Amino acid sequence: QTFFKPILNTAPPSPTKRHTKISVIGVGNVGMAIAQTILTQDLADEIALVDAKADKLRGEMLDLQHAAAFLPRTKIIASVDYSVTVGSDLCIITAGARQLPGESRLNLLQRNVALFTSIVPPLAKYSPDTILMIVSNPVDILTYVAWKLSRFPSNRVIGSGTNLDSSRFRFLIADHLDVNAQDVQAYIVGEHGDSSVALWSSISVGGVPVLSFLEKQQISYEKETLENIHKDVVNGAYEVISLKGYTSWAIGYSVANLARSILRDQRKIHPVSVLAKGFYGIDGGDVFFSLPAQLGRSGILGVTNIHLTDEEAQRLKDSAKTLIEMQSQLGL
Ligand code: 6V0
Repeated sequence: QTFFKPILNTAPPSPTKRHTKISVIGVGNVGMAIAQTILTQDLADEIALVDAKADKLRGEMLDLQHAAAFLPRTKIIASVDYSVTVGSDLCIITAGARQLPGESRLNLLQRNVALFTSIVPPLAKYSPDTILMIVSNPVDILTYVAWKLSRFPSNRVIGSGTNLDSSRFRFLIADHLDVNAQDVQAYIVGEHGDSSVALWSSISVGGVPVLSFLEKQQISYEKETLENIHKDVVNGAYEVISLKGYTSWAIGYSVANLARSILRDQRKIHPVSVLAKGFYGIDGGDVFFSLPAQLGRSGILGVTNIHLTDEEAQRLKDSAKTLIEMQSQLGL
């Protein structure tokens, strides 16, 4: 009960629209970039932050709360205890162990699996209907791990996957052609990172399919130019990390964009990490990697039936095999 009443009420508080709550686990560079983008874009009524480091967590919470006068009204809470996440519509996991010098990828993965064992079950307990969005790397395998640990249906477990790679791809193509990146449709699918697959035949700019247009006009294009653009996408993350130590802004916007499509039921297509078994001839085990998928309020609504060349399909099958092999060593 507040003793000072600045507003003399003339009506009871309006029954507000459905309350939307997003939890962000891990308040490192990536988690905070996501949280601040979600705040500025007015996507949630409440944001809950969780991290293992209590001081850092409280500092980040206060710093965001102090911006309240400049932001849409959002309640910001934080705790090392997962009860703070109760009733979330979306839980975004960015917590991750950092690679130690000389550490193998498998060892890092095993440490991150152990970390997920302490994160996913409490999230699922406090928000049994939530959608899980995995950002921590290696994102595809950790999305599989989160799916296993949560026992959620696969439509509610999503990896941010190649949404960011595709955004880098669209920026580079737009820059090359001097057009707006939002007018460029182009997908990178498969594993996030080094072995991602660029779908050249699906690129269109303002509705014009680029490769077939060039072929019809008999304009020669160099496959090498295209391959170089994909190489720049793959190297993009390494370059940013070598220059500033981590990546944050692009992944922040990328995940906020996914959050908007899900929570506002936008039914937009995004390349994200989904249970890929059964699509494009992928069999032999449960495996998550990115395919263009339709996102809405219940998570993954469907997977786009996009045309793949034989080479592209084969590369996806190879990735599936590698991922399934790594997963089999996790003992889940
Ligand atoms: P960071 O700045 O080290 O932050 C990680 C945070 O996790 C720290 O605040 C830790 O305290 C916290 N943390 C560690 N263990 C726990 C735990 N058990 N419970 C709660 N919190 C914990 O890393 P940064 O924010 O830069 O990156 C986070 C993760 O995102 C890494 O795995 C990156 O590889 C991954 N990224 C994924 C991208 C993608 O496209 N999928 C893009 C960029 C980074």
